[in-house]
Amino acid sequence: MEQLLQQIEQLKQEMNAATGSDSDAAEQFRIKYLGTKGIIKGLMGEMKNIPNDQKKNFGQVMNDLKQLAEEKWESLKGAAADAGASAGVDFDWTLPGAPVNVGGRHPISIVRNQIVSIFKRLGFAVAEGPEIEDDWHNFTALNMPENHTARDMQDTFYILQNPDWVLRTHTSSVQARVMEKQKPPIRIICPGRVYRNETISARAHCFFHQVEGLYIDEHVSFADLKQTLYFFVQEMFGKDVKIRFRPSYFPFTEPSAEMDISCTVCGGKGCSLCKHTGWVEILGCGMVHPKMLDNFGIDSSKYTGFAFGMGMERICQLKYRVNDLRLYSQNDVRFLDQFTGGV
Ligand code: 2NL
Repeated sequence: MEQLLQQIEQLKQEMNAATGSDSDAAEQFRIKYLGTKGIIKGLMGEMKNIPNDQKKNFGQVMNDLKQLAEEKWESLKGAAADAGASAGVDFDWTLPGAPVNVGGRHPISIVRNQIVSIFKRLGFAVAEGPEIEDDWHNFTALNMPENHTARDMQDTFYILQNPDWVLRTHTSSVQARVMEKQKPPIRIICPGRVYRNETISARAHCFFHQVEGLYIDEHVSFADLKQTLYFFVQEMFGKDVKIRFRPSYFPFTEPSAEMDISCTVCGGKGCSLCKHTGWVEILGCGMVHPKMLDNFGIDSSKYTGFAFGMGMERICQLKYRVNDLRLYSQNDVRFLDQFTGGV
């Protein structure tokens, strides 16, 4: 017994002196002292040789020894974790991962996708075309006389290398390209970026995004135009939103109209957004000018059509209350972060 107690004292000193700052050292320590074939387990086996009146005392001594070993093991593990953290090694792979920032769609993309999906349900196909256009597709084919204001140097970006080339001022040029190749029935929408030479401010920019629509077939009437656009408004803004048409002028449509919706902010009662009229303008439209159909070899005595065009920024402003056009292209995450979750 005396000899055993001496051995235990020695072990305590040995354990206290144990050092190490990596997980290997901690594990070696555990195996040596606390393992199933370790020293402490071995000493416990001596219990059977201890005289009965000293068993209690020996048990106490062994408990102390075991507790000391466990404390020392914990402290070695702690030292290993600290050293690992500062050296960047021994990473704890069981920790939960850092969240991945998936981002979100741009508000203009959200609105474009919504518009496209609504018109797709009505049987409209999406058509796309080049942003650099020639004079014919952007102006002449669309019944725009040479002295028309839309051709004015102030509105149009001309390409220096070739005076016949422009940055398209509307996506009607895409529709012109479709009419060139395809015969009626034609039922398309053309979303895309267009360019105007304007001084940049909260209400004007040198580019914006447009969706134009075109439907040409036999017996297409203004009633079809109205019902199509009414369906679009109800899907986009809600069933209780009203529409109204005002006579207007576009060189490629006759008759032409502008369409308003009842104000989505005040519901038509009058507020600052609708300038206290209860109505906000959202698009221009009309029946395709017969001269345009003839330009593309489409028999205007047999076919009729309607067309419309709208600015996506305007739709987005009404849906999300964006009050400054510049926000769309500044890439400020404080703005963009507000649209995460859109599709
Ligand atoms: C607006 C008005 C409009 C059209 C676009 C069009 C295209 C062809 C034939 C006839 Cl190919 N019309 N487009 C018609 C009326 C209005 O846009 O305010 N856009 C932002």
